[in-house]
Amino acid sequence: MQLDTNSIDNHNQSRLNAHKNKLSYWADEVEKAEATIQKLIDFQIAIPSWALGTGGTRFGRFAGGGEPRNLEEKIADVGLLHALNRSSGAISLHIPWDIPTDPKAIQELAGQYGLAFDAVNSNTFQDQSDQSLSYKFGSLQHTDAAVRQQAIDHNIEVIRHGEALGSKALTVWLSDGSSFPGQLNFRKAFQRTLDSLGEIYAALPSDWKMFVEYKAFEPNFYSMTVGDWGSSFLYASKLGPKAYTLVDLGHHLPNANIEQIVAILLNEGKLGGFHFNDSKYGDDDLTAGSIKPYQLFLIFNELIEGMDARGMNHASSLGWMIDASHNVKDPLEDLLQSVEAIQLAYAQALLVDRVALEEAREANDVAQAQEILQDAFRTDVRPLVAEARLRVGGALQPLALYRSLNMRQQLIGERGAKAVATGL
Ligand code: RM4
Ligand code: MN
Ligand code: MN
Repeated sequence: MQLDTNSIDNHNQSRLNAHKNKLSYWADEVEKAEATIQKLIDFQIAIPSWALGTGGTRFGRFAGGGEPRNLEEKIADVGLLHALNRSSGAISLHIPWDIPTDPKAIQELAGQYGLAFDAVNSNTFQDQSDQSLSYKFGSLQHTDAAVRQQAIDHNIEVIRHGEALGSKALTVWLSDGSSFPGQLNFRKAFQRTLDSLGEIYAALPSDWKMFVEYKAFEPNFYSMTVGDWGSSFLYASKLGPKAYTLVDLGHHLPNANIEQIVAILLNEGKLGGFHFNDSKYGDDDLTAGSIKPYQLFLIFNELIEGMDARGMNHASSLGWMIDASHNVKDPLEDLLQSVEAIQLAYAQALLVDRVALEEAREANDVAQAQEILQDAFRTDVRPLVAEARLRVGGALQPLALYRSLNMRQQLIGERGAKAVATGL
C-alpha cells in the first residue's frame, strides 16, 4: 500500500502551529538543534522482515489480521513505515523465512519505497521440512561434520541471496549450546564453531561484514556456544577484520551493564551492529525504550562517544536494526514506537555536553557528571525528532496518522483477517 503524500501534508498542516510552538523552545539554541536535526535525518533504522507479523510465545499466538503474506507485502509494510517516519529506510531479511526468488524484481520494488537491504540473517536454529540433517544438537558446533557442512552451506547461500539484493553484511545468530551439564565438550564446541564460521567468513565478498550475535540463554539453557560478548569478541577477533560483534539488547543476563560492553567493543573496533528491543526479564523483544529508556540513552551516550573517538559515521558505520516481537500490539504501531524511542535516545545523547562531562570526570566530580547526563536525558527532544521528519516529508506524528487513516483496517481489507506472516 502506497501512502499518498496528500494525507501526510494534510496531517502536517493541521498540526503545524502546535509543532512550531514546541519547537520555539529551541530558538535560543538553534545551532545545537540544527546539528541534532541533521543527524536525525541521516539516521536510518532497519526493520526486520520477521517483525511485521504478530509474534507469540510457546503458549500461543494471537494474530491481529492483515499481516503480510509474502516478501512483497513485507516490503510494502516497511515502505509504509518509512513513508510515515522517513527513518526506516532498510529491511533485513531472514532466510529461509523470506527467500527473494526474483531478486531483481524484489530490489526494484524496495527501490520504489526508497528501501535498501540491510544485513541478511541465516537460520540454523530450526529444521526446515526439506532439510536432510537436524539441528537438534546444534549446527556449526555439531559433532557430525555433515551437519556442520549443511549449516555452512546454508550461510553461504544466505550470503548469495544478500549479494543479489545489495546487502553488505551477514548476521549469524546461533542457538548452539547445551541444555544439560555434561552434554557438551565446551572446548570442542568452541573450536568446531570457530572452524565453521571460518569457512563462512572465507565466502564473504570483500566489502562485506560478518556480525556474530551472542545470547546468554535460550533455546539452550545450560550453555550457549556464543553466549556473551566476550566469546563473540573472541570469535570475531580470530576470524579477521571483516568479523564483528553484534549486540542485541535482550541477550544479556539481568542487569548487565550494556553501555560498558558497547564502549569496550567500540574501543577495540569490533562493534559491528545493533539489535534494538527492550526487556524486563530476558529476550522479551519488547518495544525499544518501553521499559528502560534511561538505559537506552546511556547506551547511545557510549555509542556516540566511542564512534566519535574513532571518527566513525553515526549513520553508516554500524548496522542499526530493530529486533522485536509484538504479541499484543499492532506490529506496525509497535515498530513506529520503537523507531521513535531510538531517535529520542539518540537525540538526547547528542545533547550531552561532552567537554563538561569529561572535566567533571577528570575532577572526580561525581554529582556533576550525573547532572550532565540527566540534564540531557530529561530534555524533551520530541519537537526535534518531529522537525526532522517534517523536513524530509514524513509525518509530524506517524502513529496518529497511521491510526487516523485506518491503515490496519485497510490492510485487513487487502489481505484478510487471517493472513499470517512468516517469522517467529
Ligand atoms: C534471536 C536473535 C536473532 C533473531 C532471531 C529471530 O533471538 O535475536 O537476531 O534473528 O531471534
Ligand atoms: Mn537479535
Ligand atoms: Mn533475540
